[in-house]
Amino acid sequence: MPNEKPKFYLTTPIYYTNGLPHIGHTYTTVVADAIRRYKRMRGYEVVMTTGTDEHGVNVERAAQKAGIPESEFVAKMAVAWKALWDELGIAADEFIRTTDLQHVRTVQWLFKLCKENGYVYKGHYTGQYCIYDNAFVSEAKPGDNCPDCGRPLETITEENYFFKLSAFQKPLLDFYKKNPNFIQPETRKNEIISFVEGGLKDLSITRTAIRWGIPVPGEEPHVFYVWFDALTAYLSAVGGPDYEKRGFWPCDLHLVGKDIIRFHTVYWPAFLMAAMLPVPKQVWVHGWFLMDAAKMSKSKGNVILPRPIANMLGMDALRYFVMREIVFGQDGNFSYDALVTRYNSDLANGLGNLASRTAAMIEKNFGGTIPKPGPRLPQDDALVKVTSETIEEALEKFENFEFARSLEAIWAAIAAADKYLTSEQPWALSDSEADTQRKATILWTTAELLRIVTVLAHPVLPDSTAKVWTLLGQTGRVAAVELDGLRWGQLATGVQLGKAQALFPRVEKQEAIERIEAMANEELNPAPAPPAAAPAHATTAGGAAAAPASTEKIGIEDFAKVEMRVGQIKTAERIVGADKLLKLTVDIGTEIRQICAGIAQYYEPEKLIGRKVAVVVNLAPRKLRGVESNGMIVAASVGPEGRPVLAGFPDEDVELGARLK
Ligand code: ME8
Repeated sequence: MPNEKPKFYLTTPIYYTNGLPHIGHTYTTVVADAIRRYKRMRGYEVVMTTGTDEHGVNVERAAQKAGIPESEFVAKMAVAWKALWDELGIAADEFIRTTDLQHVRTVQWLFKLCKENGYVYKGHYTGQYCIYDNAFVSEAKPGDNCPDCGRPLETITEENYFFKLSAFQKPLLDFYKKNPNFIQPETRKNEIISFVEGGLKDLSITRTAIRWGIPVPGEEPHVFYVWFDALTAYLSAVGGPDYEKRGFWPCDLHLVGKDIIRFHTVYWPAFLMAAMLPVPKQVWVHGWFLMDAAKMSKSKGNVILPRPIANMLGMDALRYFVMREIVFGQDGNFSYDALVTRYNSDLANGLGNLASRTAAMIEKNFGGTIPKPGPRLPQDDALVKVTSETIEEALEKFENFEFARSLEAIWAAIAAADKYLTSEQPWALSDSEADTQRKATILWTTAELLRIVTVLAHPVLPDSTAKVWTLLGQTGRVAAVELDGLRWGQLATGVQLGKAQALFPRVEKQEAIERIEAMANEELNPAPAPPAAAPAHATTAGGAAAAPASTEKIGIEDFAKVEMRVGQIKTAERIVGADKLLKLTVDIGTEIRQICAGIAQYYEPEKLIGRKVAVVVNLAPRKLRGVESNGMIVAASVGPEGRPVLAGFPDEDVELGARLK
């Protein structure tokens, strides 16, 4: 069909649901999302799948610990994973859960095909099993620890169905040879080829010791081994047994970390070959984000959480950092210091600053209308050349999954524009006709470079580039721009600039790190729910909807426990990364307190200065969004949204520190 777009199907791993995502899971998922956006801008019809791996003994135990049934536990976890991906701008097309019915049917169907083709038999297996990694460790002895995670193995004997993996040594080796790009990068391919050349043992693919799994039809209590189950999710997500109708199988790209390479490059193609189904085209294996040289993991507790970073610096900053900081394929260390340094240098001072100063100069000199450029001088030509080369280089590097290099090229163009402005000094030119024309050339040239880098950076920074696009007065969505048609010279003149929006406010490094760490701490160790008589700071001063009046009576001695005093607001400011909170300093007569109040959506900070308020002063201090709050401002909660209305003393001259009784 002439107008049909080429199809591209890519996946992230299907993540375990016994915990919440950390920066490692975020990494693979952000990369997948950026590739999805990039491929769409290159004219592909793309499907990206992510999802949750919900069966197995780990989940069984986590649900037990939470005191709820497994099905309820995994449903909650899947919602939490999805919510985080939404916050990070992950636009996955399919979110597959391994408890979805369509997936259960696909796993049972795949097993049936493998069995009918003679690659499945029944046997007994005794082995050392790692319940954390859901894998038998074939070379281990009783009492050994798991070679991957270091925790004790358990001896398990079971009647199992076995998959004849041994029959696939030659077919796999032939397949790798015929498809030299199947495993990327090259070093990983060699590692897998030598593993397969060393011989393959049959693999047990059902379990009887585990209850929480997909049943093997007619063979209860057998359930499928989690990897036979989870890998199949890639196929379930695009139609399962009806995959041909949707047209996205075989998969073009599985993105995985190096921990799960064998499952994807040996077991998975073997299962598919046994079922006589098409095998994926490529598995791209990336390295690990390390914390102090150790692999981050939920079970070790040395994790970096994505949400506090996105709250503090914005989702684009997190996305940019993970793709810019480590070479895709290699390991890299994670550090908050490097994160905030890059944020300030590349985003606040780089892209953000170029966008705002270009817009401000066009505003000042041309009333906010993109001017028509005059004749070009050699220095303008030089910038045109840099930009054209940047388009080529950034796209070529991205195509080869050299994301850090691609971003480096884009940011080199931003630096070239900064240098150009510094040497051309449009602000030093007069209002004469010739100078005005020169200013027009310089500013149009800078704006055109900005437009091009905005398009190129869009897959990685979807949110902020959309804002720059609006700022440049461009019509349509930046996501709809076709990368293949991107050229110098397409910026229309006479266009009115759009609304300026905050892009990347500069942050003070130490304070930003402390706040991110505090927010992570709040997320990892959530405060217990506040008792009804002393609601949390942020909810009383805005946030919670009006609570129904309680019928329960308290004695005066209970009321006396709450120490409320008159205070006066001295300063009030917004908090980066916390839309609802204001940071206040409040004079309570004896001292000045810092208090956070959840009123930012309803009160302008400037208008609060000098206002007298009622303050609960004996509440234990706590951190809100990483900012210390020592006390609580009292407010009524009005209407269904719980709009906060501050309690106060408008008519009386009350003394600061006077107690409310
Ligand atoms: O293995 N650095 O799920 P999982 C970089 N359910 N990437 C990391 C990382 C780190 N420190 N930690 C995790 C499973 N990842 C199975 C997958 S697929 C059919 C079943 C990323 O929750 C990386 O992509 O343990 C790794 O492969 C994946 O998360 C493991 O996720």
